[in-house]
Amino acid sequence: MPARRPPPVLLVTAFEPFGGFSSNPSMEVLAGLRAPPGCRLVRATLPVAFAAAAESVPRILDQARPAAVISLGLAADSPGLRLERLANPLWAEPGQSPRPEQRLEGPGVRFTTLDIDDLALRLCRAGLPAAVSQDAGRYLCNFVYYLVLGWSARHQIPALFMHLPPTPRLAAEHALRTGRILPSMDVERMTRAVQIAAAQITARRARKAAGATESP
Ligand code: PCA
Repeated sequence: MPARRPPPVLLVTAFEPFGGFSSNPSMEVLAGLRAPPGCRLVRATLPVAFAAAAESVPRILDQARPAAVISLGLAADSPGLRLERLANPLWAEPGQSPRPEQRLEGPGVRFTTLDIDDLALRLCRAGLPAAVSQDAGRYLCNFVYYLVLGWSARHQIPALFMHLPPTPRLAAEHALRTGRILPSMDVERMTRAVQIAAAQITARRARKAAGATESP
């Protein structure tokens, strides 16, 4: 009997809590995510520290050998879902400017190959406020995205970074601490959005595997 091909892996990464927040919405979304049809879902939660991320991200990618990657992180001031188009090699702690040596190895800015304009449209049509962003910042989300996009370019797989707003609970905790209200979105909606993104990013792979050509 011929050996069955293992199902393609969708790797979804989240981040640990940081910056005084008691949780990271990316972890909450990751916990509720289901594998898209025909795929195996591999979850990884990353530390919010440059050296640890630089060590763990390549290792996780090499172990999981994903056919697609979605990375998630918190953008505390974002009023909706931000689909990141690109990652910058420069990195710095919040509120600081990158020093000349704070630059990842690579050819310059890296772009996702996923049609995120179409994804933003689909999410908005599903009642989930989303927009494309041209700047993932200079902190860990951008840093991890740069590493992931490098791996994904070498292995010719699609990758996406989605920034999430705080949950209502995190926004309420922040208001208690600071008196300032942050925008928020509930975990159920954010999970639905990531599930739609997962379907799109893996469907593209399925079409490719079936030998279909890109439609105009
Ligand atoms: N957000 C931060 C790092 C971890 C996270 O969830 C960022 O936007 O870089």
